[in-house]
Amino acid sequence: MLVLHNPDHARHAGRHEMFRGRLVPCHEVPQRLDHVLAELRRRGFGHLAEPGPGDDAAFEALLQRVHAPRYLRFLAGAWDEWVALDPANAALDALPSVWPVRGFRADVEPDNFAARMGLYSFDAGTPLTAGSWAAARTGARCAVQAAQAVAGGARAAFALTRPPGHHAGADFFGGYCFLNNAALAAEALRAAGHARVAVLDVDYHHGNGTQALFYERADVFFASIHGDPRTEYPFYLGHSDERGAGAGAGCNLNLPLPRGTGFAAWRAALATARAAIAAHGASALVVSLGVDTFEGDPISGFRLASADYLSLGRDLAALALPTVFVFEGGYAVDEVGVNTVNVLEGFGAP
Ligand code: Q9C
Ligand code: ZN
Repeated sequence: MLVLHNPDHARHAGRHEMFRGRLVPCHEVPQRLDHVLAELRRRGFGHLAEPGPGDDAAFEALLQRVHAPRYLRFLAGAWDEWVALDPANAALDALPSVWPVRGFRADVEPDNFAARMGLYSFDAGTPLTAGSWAAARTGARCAVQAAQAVAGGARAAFALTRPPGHHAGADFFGGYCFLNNAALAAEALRAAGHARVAVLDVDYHHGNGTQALFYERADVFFASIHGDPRTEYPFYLGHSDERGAGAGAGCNLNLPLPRGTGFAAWRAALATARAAIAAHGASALVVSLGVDTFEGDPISGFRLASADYLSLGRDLAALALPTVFVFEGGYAVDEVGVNTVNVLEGFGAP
């Protein structure tokens, strides 16, 4: 399996996220990806490569298909603006602290930097740092090129990148995510001729960004298994009655599960998602591969064990679809490599 890993990932290294009135150390750290890479090398699994230059115009077109131009412009310039406010800001992460809620205007882009940062985000847990844009952009290239490899005939490819992507929407960041890598992979598959694509999100947290991007579309089916949003982040989306709208009616499937869910019940939800994907008639699959469903995850509540990820990989292979894996969450840093590579090994495309 081709593994495209992001050589710029460590340029995104947030210091702090807001939690219960304090800034606490970030969970989404560069070592996460390093551990996955080390485990791939240890097992001799996969063909490891960095993304190539690719077709720049096509890449920009895909970025703009997923994300709003003004949001991309904001991300590209945000760090320089932050430092221009005060040179001392260069030693700090940029975090939002003000947001427009219902009744506020989103059509007028404020001049004030903090106001724009709030317009384009939904939490104070996603620090923007000097290298966040470079890391996210190269990560997006990994996702697009993994999809292109699969469109070109590979059975599977893995975009091993951070920051993750599934919480990012057309014009917002949050949940440690800036660019929606899974959505970019799905769009790249569409552009390469797959008329119907499915995105299956197995991260502990609902993929609110991906769902929102495809909610009114029939060509991209979205299914997600995640902690019940009544109690679990991102809270405001991911309920089972969200089935898609307009042309996309029936093309969204949420399978929320309570905190404490173990593998037997989780796997039953996976069987439901697999059946729905097969019924949709997709010819390619994107898997948002978060392993924060692990029993040892510090911020999540499911109880999957390391060996369960082998079964997960086997179950995914049974769909018999060309598959793009995209790395998402997983914060038990010491086990994130074993758990992630177990999925790929269970899938079995060495
Ligand atoms: N104390 C992904 O897994 N913060 N994002 C939760 C828990 C946000 C997770 C706070 C978690 C975002 C890609
Ligand atoms: Zn997650």
